[in-house]
Amino acid sequence: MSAPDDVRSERTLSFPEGFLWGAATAAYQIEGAVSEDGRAPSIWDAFCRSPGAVEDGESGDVACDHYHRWREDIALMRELGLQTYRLSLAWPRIVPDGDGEVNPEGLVFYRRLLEGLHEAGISPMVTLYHWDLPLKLQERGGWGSRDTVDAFVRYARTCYEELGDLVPRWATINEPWCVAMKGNLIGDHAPGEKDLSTALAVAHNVLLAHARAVAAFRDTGLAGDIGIVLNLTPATPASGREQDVAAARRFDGFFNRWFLDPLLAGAYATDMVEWYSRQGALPLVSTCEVETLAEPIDFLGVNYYYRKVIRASRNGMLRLTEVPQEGEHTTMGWGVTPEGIHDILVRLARDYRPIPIYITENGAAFPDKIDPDGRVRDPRRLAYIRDHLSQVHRAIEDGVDVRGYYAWSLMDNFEWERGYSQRFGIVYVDYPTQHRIPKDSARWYAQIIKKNGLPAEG
Ligand code: IFM
Repeated sequence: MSAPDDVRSERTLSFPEGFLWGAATAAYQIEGAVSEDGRAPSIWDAFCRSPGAVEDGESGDVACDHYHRWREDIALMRELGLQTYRLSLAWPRIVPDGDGEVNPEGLVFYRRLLEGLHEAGISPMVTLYHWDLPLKLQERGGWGSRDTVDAFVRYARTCYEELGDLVPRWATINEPWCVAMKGNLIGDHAPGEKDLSTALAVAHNVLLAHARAVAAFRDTGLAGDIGIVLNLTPATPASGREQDVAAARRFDGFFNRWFLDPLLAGAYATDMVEWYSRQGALPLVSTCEVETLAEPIDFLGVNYYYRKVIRASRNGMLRLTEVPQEGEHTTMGWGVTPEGIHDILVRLARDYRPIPIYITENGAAFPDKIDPDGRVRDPRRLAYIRDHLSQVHRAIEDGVDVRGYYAWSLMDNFEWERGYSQRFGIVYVDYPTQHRIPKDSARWYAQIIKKNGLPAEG
């Protein structure tokens, strides 16, 4: 594998010894095999079938066929020198109805995969829930129901007991904001609801499920770390006007603090409690229960993609508007704002407390293509990762305890409501043949991993 030129620079931004370098995926986005070996449908299988829900009517039915190609995928990770791999377990493979009978074949698949990773010297981080709720549970109220919390804790226990010897790092839930708000307020994710009260009830139940699953993990006495993964989006006011400053703070409350405050401080943000109460939408929960949401965790997973500039307006429930920014954007339409990852990391330590952090996702979608010579040149992704890593390095120098970095994603995959239109991978997937081609960014990343550092002048 030849290294692209820009890693040959003399000066290096070195990362701390033991810093873990990896890439991430999620079950529904890559596995396919949705009806094999006892897997039952999830809310995403159903959502994909509702007309207009997903671009081009796509689904995760086949995705990257990872369910059959996982050996090849591990070999690829090894070739790239990945030290860690973040994957998620599909709840409907392991407990098809969500609660009740465990499906041994589901466990066999993950045990083999985890053993394969260990044999390859790749240390996993396993997410218990990355959005594929068993459909049967949705039919009984989904995350809006407390029964789903109980079912999740039972499912988590099964995973700990059956796979815990192979998992050094667990993440309970991926991006509670998306589960609650995209799934139940905005409605562009499964289950496709559009109701603030439901969204807030879901947000609470998901955090409760997380906290109880952490407590259940401690009860097992297993070795290993456990945490949660949040998608954090810093918001800057469009001007110094009081209304814009308040709007940016509201956005921050909605997106970040509504999750960070209970998890790290055991209380909901009071400004947002007032705001939501005025909308008549707040679920009734006791202060004692909210305090339990701060069940101690070993790390916080941070997914960072962009920051936003916000101004006050009459729009929407939050009465604010995002101000479009100049400069580079990805095909998702997201602005490229590397300094935001530094700011959010520093802010976590400042506003809450120092806590070990993994960057559990960071990456970008661009319109990649295979060149006639068979190579996939993706200089914009390479620059995106490089510039974000440089800001992560800056945060570490500023004293933030960042333990590792996972590129999103290991390979192109099913990007939820955007179907297969968005290529986030450092590895290209040619869907008709399922052929994998490491992009230039992957080859460059392999060199960064080897050096445990980044060329200072990129
Ligand atoms: O693909 C998703 C992932 O599943 C969760 N975090 C954001 C990624 C890009 O949208």
